Amino acid sequence: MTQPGLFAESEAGPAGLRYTDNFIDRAVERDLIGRIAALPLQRFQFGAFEGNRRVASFGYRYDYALQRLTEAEPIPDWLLPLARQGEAWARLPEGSVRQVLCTEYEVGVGIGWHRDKPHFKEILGLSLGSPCKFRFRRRHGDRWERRTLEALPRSLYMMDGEARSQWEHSIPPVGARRYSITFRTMKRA
Ligand SMILES: O=C(O)CCC(=O)C(=O)O
Repeated sequence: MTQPGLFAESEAGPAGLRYTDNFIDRAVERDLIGRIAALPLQRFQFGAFEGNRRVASFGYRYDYALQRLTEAEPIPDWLLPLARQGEAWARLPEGSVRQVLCTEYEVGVGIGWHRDKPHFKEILGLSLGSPCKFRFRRRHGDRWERRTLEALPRSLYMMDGEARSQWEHSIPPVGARRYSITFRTMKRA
């Protein structure tokens, strides 16, 4: 269920976006942050460029130099119950989540405007550690239509439909360290 009150304007959020607060409790959040911080996180690689956020991919990773998905380490056991919980909330078949990205945003780090790669279908994202402004924009003639979701720590969102295919999203530099876990399903033929 999208919670329109969370958007800065009193307009509805992008169609196909669902959001819920308190998807996990604080103890689970602490445990997940500890596990992500202990991963061998690497700066995000866009071919020859490097982003400031640090990531670890499981299942698959998109290789920007080769411009294709390559296999990554299997999704670790500690992430599987959460993937199943996300699928149940999103009403997706069990086992649909095939790619997981763990991300660390240090203070002052964000992520630029983008849409996730077309190889993936539904995108679910768990926020950990601190809130962020999860911004959306889509082109309308010569202007941008914009929305901002205030994504709280321990919240989960799902992007599908227009939110996934028409709107771009970005996160401006965060004010306190934030982690996220992004769960992705694969496009079905
Ligand atoms: O950190 C997040 O919640 C969003 C991550 C994201 O948009 C991405 O990795 O493509």
